[in-house]
This record gives sequence, structure tokens and C-alpha cells, in this order.
Amino acid sequence: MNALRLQPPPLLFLLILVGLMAHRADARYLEGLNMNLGEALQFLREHDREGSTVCNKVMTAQWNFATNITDVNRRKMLEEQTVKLKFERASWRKTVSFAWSRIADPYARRQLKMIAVKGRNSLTDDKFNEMHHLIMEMKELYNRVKLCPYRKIGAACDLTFETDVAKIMSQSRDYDELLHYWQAWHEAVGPPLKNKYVRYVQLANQAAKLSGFADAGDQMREIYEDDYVQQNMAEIVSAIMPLYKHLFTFVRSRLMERYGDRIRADGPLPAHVLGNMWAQNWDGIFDLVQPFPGAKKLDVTLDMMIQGFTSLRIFQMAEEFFTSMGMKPMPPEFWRSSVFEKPIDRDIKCSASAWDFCNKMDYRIKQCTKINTEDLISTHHEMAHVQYYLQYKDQPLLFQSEALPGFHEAVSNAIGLSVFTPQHLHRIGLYNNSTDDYESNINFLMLVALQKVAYLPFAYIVDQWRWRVFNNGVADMTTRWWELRLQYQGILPPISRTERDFDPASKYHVPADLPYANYFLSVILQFQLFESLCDISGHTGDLHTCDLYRSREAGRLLSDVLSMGSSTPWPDIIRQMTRGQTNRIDASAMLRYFQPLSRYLKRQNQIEPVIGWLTNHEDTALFAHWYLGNAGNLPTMAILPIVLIVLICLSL
Ligand code: X8Z
Ligand code: ZN
Repeated sequence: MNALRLQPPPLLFLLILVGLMAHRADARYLEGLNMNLGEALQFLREHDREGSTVCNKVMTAQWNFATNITDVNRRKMLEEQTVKLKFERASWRKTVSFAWSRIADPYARRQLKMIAVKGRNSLTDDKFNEMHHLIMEMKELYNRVKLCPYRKIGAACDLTFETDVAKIMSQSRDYDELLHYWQAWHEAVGPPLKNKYVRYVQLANQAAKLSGFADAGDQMREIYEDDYVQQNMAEIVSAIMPLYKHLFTFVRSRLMERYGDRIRADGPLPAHVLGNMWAQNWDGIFDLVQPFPGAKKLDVTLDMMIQGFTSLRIFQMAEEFFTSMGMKPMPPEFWRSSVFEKPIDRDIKCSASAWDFCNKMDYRIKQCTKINTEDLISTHHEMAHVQYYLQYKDQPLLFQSEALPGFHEAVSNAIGLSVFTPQHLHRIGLYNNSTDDYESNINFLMLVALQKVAYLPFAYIVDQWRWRVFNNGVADMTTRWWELRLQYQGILPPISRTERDFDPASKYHVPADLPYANYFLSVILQFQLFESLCDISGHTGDLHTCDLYRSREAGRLLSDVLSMGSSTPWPDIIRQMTRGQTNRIDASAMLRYFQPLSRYLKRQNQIEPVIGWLTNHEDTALFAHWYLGNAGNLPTMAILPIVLIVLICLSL
């Protein structure tokens, strides 16, 4: 990456600014003395104009690379990304020369704050470049990993995660084969990344402290504009835990049928048998755990094929979903430039994504659409992202973003909840719901629970772990990871771990420096939003049967909420979304959605010895066998034997 050199010399500049911070008794953020509103507004106007151009160029270069993977396109993309970093760095310097927290205009103040608190711009040029280089190296190391196939001596070791390993983790039911891939993956990504990550933590913390934060976790949480975000997240996870434990217990009983005494009747589960490398969602093992194997499935793939669906027709159908609610159609540029099918003449990144080119005209989707149920839902999901872009496009550039982290994803998933119902698929002529019976409803809710309820504890712990590392230091990072995995997910490593391993790096978002708590919130928020939209649409009956199609009322409420972008603090947006009922993020809508499944699980689990999991010493010894320093954090059952051994040793 090119070095980013800017004047004035950063260290001197920073010393002056840090000195200026003392001008306020409660100074928390890095800021200067300039309180001239006219100048601030002028700067924001220029930032808006120049920022839109820079954003357009970088998005175009990224699009060109993602839809035509060549070395030339990669180089152009990296160049534009460097220009963007340079622009952001210069904007940050200008912003912190203002006493922005005392600028009278609340919208200007909010925009300046957005620039001031983001990024690692407080670092010197050398350290800033080192940080970006480190993250790039970690991402490349991660992306380059290839694994050897199971028990194929002499075969090429060329299995990639996306195309091969992810599929095996969800489809294989062979305990040892799954263990092979779990172990190989963690071995390939963990140890090689550890030292780089340690340095990354050091630099991230330095940057945060120079910007006025306690540490890099404190800086990451700033975006929530909520001093109690950690407490709120902990309350949400506690509210979901009883449902999670019932789901866990039911799944464990089915896994015992499959894997016998390798699964303990009252214990945690080994991480590799849940259909996903991180045990983050469990829909891969739906066939093992579906409550009523004979009941009709919500799968319209065959109907789509019989009716001769094309990818274009799927996109037109998705657009009609939004216009039926009185929302915006896709603009001409969308139909001209989107990629709906995998091209045959070039290499392309096939993961579906929605793109905003920051010029109020150009919006696109890239998707290698297949004619099946999954891609029908995915098209609506991606188009909901574009709908959000269209709704907030008239906000200033800095407010052209989600109301709070995770809300973009929540909106798209709420639309998905509506589309993936027998009710909706029937209305669009793809499903005959004459078999709308109890058994298929429970099967359906089980599938959604394996995707969303199972996911929540994982989505919770990733940033919990990261924030603890930023706060407490880099000692025992793997032990800390497994403590959280065990406490919240009831998951154990299938084989012994030590600090030589670095298992958190097995999840891309850790080495890639991407936040994760947004995914946690997106799950909760999608149900809260879905319930509000269903209420206003006049839906009656179980929440999971609600379809928003053709509801002008729901469309109006959703448009109003989306069009605010991030111009308003999120509690106000949640209040508007829930029509005055609350301004908090709240798990109760999600619990209501799963109520019928919850009742079913409770009945099924009556004969189970334990709801949830008990932990013994052997469990914790898998990752903390040598470790006493964290005894206070371990479950009592687990540390008792260690304490006894120590006491016996002392008394000898
Ligand atoms: O990272 C992603 C997307 C990109 S925003 C592929 N997701 C999280 C994950 O894979 O862990 C989507 C769901 C959660
Ligand atoms: Zn999405």
C-alpha cells in the first residue's frame, strides 16, 4: 500500500491538539478551538461534494474488481481505496480543528462528530500505514488458506472455505471428517495470525487513546451513542437464553441419536457437529433435528422451475413486492448495470451484495442467481438494501447510512421474514398452502430458529471477546474465547486448545477488523421492525404468518423510518418505528415470534435431564487445563477440583 503522507507533520499536530483538549473540563474527545459555524458548514458542504466523488470512484473500482477479478482491477481498486483513506485522513484533521462538540447547529455537530470519532487517524503516518498494512496482511493470509481433503493421501490440498469446506461442515455427518476440517481450519488460520493480531491490538488501542477513548473497544462502542450499550446487550442475551437453552437441549438429544456417546446427555456440545465452522447457525443440520420429517416443506424451487422462472423475473417480482407497498421502484441504472447471473466469460465474486455508488442514481445488485427458494429470498433481501439506499439518498452524505449498526441487515431480514412465509408464496402463485398445519408450522419455526436463535449467543460473544482483549490485554486470548463460547453457546472445542492456538482468528471479522455486535442487534431489530410493520398492516394471528405484501400502511411507516438515514439518534427512530411504544432495542418481539416453537420445545424437553448444559472439570480442561489466573470467571463446578489440588499441594 502507498504511504499516506500529509501536511502538517502529524506528531506535532497531534501534540497541539491533545494540548487543546484541555480547554474543557469534561473533555473526552479530541477537538480544537474553532467554533465558527459558517466555516464548519462550508467544510461540511465541501466534504459532502468531494466525499461523494471519492466514494463513487472507490465503489466503481470495487465493483469492477468484484465482477471481473483480474490483477489490473485489483490494483486499481487498491489505488482508489488509498485515495479514500487519504481523503478521510485529511477530513479528520480538519474536523478535529473545530470545537465540534460546541457547534450550535445540531446536524452539523452530528456530522462533525461522525468524522471525528471514526478510524485510526490519530496515529502518526507510519503507524497508520502499519495498521492498514497489518489488516491487509491478515485478511490475505485468511483468504489464501487451502485445506487438504480428508483421508485422501497424495491428493492436492486445494480445498477453499467458500466452495468446499463450508459445504462439508454443513453436509457431512461423519464425526471424524468434521473434526479433520475443524482442526485443519483452526490450525491454518490461528497460529500464523497471532503475532500480527497482538500488534494490531496495540496500535488500535494507541489510536483510540489518542482520540480520547479509554481503549479501542470504547471507540468501537461510540457509534452506538449509548453509555449502556454493553448492559443493554447483556439484558437482551439473558432474555433470549431460556429459548436458546431449550433449542440447544432439543438439538443435543437429536445429536445423541446420531453420534451416540460422543455427546454427553447433560453437557456442552462439541463445536464441529452443528453444521457450521463456528457453530454460529445450525440450519445445516435441519435434517437431523426437524421435528416432523413427514410434514410439507416450504420449498418452491420446483414450482419456480415448472413456471419457467428466470433471474430477471425474480428481480421483477422483488421490485413488485416493494412497489405493492407503495415504496420505490428500482431506477433505470439498476436494470442497466446490475449483475443477475454468473457471467461465463470472466471470474467473479459470487456472494450476493447490494451497491450504492454515492451519486443518487447508480444502485446495483450483484448476484449469481439460481432458480430456487433461497435465491428468491436473497433477491428480496438485497433489494431491501437498495430500497434503504434510495430512501435516504437525499440526506447529506454522512447521514446516508443506517440508523444504527445492524439496521440495514435488520430491514432486509424483516422483508425476508415476510417473503418466506406460506402466506406470501401462496399469494405470488408459488405455493399451495392447503397443508397449513401445526406440523409444518413447527418445522418452519425450527428452521428459522436454527438460523436466528442459535446464532444470537455467537453474535454476542465475538465483540465481547474483542472488547475484553482491547481492555484487558492479549494474554490468554484463546482461553477467553472458549470461556465465552462455553458460557453463552454451550460449545466446547472438540480437541484440546492452548494459547499457541488462536481460535478467534478462525472468524474472518476478527482479523479483518470488522465489527460484529451489529449482527447481534440486527437479529433482535428485525423482529421488532417486523412486528411493528405487521401491526400497522392489520395482521392478526401468529406473527410468523404475517406477510407485508400490498400493505400501503406498512410501506409508509417503513419509508418514513428509512428515509431518516442516520440523521437522528436511533432511540428516536425506534420510537417512530414502534409508533411510540418504546425507544429501546427489545427482544420481546422475537420471543413472541417463536412462541409456538417455544411451547413445543418445552414439552419435548420434559424428559431431558438438564435444560442447557452442566460443565465439569474435563470440559474446561480442554482449553484452560493449565490456567488458574482466571479462576474467578470459571463455573464453580469446573474450578473446584483445581482449588482442591492446589490446597492439597499447599498442605503437603
Ligand atoms: O459477514 C457477513 C456477510 C457480510 S456483511 C457475509 N455476515 C455475518 C457472518 O457471516 O458471520 C452475514 C451474517 C453474519
Ligand atoms: Zn444483507
